[in-house]
Amino acid sequence: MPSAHLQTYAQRAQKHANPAAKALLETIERKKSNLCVSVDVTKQADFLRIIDVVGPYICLVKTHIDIIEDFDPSLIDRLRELSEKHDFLIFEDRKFADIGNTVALQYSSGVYKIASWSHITNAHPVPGPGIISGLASVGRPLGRGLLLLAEMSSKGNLATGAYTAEAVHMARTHRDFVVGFIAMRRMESVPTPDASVVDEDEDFLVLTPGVGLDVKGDAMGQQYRTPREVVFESGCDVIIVGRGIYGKGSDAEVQAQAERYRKEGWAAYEDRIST
Ligand code: S5P
Repeated sequence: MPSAHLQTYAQRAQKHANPAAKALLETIERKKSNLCVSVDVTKQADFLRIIDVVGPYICLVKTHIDIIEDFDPSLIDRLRELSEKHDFLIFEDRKFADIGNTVALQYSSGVYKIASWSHITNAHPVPGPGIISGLASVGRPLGRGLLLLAEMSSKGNLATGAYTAEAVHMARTHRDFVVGFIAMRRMESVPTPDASVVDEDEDFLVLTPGVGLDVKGDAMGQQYRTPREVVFESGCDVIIVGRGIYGKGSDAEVQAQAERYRKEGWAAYEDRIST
């Protein structure tokens, strides 16, 4: 069997055991979109308006729910309605980073009750495997999936070398709940500390932020690559785009940018699987 990134999203969907990963791969195929839009705005009205505009072009919406200043629980109902209207999944970019007991509470409870509405969330591997057990105790019964941050897009980040390898190892030993990575490239070839956990058929999704067509970075260390570099050259599965789309002003311009990134990401994927 060829490595996961040389198979179609549809082929991968058929084999994936995790419900959230399977649904994401099916949505990507159905909508011909490997675009995730990150909607990092602080007002409910802007948040919902942008999602309604980009909805037709995306497979996934990425949220930072804690930056919404006028949050109230009805926002989650509206978000769910949009996810049904436009057929996309939801990824709360919570970047959990504490011991298992604490993250289980942060994931299930508090103001946001993330596990109840977010199909996918993510965690830093820094606390060790207990973070996965804690999150899995809440998310697995709900059919959720977890991404580990094996690498980051920002200049000078510490998620490199042995840290990345340990992240991949943690994922390989928790395949039932860890469905992939936030990373800048494919992780199959990362040597894991214990080779016995490698499965030739492994299929971890790689979701990649730091994607932009017009600028190379921002003033705070973010670094951008093009959809082609990310999907074709580096073999990643989903491009995550924030300001390159929602930061463009009028609804018409935001819509045009969403379609532009969707097209670029999909063309890069088609070229990848036909090589
Ligand atoms: O390494 C990372 C990981 C993440 S999840 N680098 C990132 O930029 N992100 C997130 O992706 C970040 O929190 C933000 O929500 C989004 C990138 O936004 P943009 O406006 O720079 O495209």
